Amino acid sequence: MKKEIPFNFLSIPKINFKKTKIVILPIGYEGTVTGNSGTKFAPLSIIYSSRNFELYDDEYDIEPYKIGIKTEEEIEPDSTSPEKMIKKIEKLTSYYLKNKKFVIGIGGEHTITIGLFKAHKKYYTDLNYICLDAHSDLREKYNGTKFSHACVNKRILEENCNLYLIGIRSISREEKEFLLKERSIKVYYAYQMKEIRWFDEIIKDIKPGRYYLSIDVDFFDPSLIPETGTPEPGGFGWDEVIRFLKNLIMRKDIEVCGFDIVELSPSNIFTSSSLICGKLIYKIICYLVLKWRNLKF
Ligand SMILES: [Mn+2]
Repeated sequence: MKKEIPFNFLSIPKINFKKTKIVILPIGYEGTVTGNSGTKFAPLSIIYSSRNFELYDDEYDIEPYKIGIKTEEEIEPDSTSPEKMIKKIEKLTSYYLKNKKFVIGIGGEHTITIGLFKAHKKYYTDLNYICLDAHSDLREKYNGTKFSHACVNKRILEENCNLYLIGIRSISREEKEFLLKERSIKVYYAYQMKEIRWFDEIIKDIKPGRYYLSIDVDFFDPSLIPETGTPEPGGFGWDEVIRFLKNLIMRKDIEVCGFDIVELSPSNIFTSSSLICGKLIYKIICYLVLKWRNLKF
């Protein structure tokens, strides 16, 4: 059955497809979760929690929503296998990209990123990948499947691109040893990031090019977003993350071509964790709009 989300992100009036620049894709898929469950309710909760947001951005004096944002119906989960679900996400995302839309995926578990990334990679063949996450997710297989949330970045690596994994603070010895040999992955451990102004420093390391951005909400400290599948202490705060994202999008030689936010598992329809995720999405939209309009920020 199709789970129709009865709300629009930001509760803005519905617009037609032609006027749409940004498509919000709710993907409440939860097939391989190992920690707290409930991520299937994340799109509903984030969208509901965004209904009373100020649409005006006081810092930049714009109303970013005017670019044209459309919230699509939730992608019906395919429970037969994670692989089939990934295919389904890939197919739908490709359709939006061919129609020149910018896609924002709201998960759901991290597995959804594979489908979103594959579609983007087909469209932007030189695409690379940036992931903010407490976990390296580099296992070959987990709980019997290659398509578990714990294997996401290993599958992305198979797409022939450069990966930047940022915020890692939970990793197995095997994954760490794998990383020592793997030249296409640059990893930033949380303990190292705490020693520097990472939000300014890491930006200088990132090569020019096109990027897909995946944000696992466990990148944040659990004191800010406790509602996630596998929380890890020692994470990051709002201001520094926003600063990093602004620096990233602002760079003239970098193009962010799509992003997702995954692994929220809300305890209710309106929670502060959900609200923060919604604010994060709108702030990223704000930076993208400034960039697309060639405005200073
Ligand atoms: Mn994670």
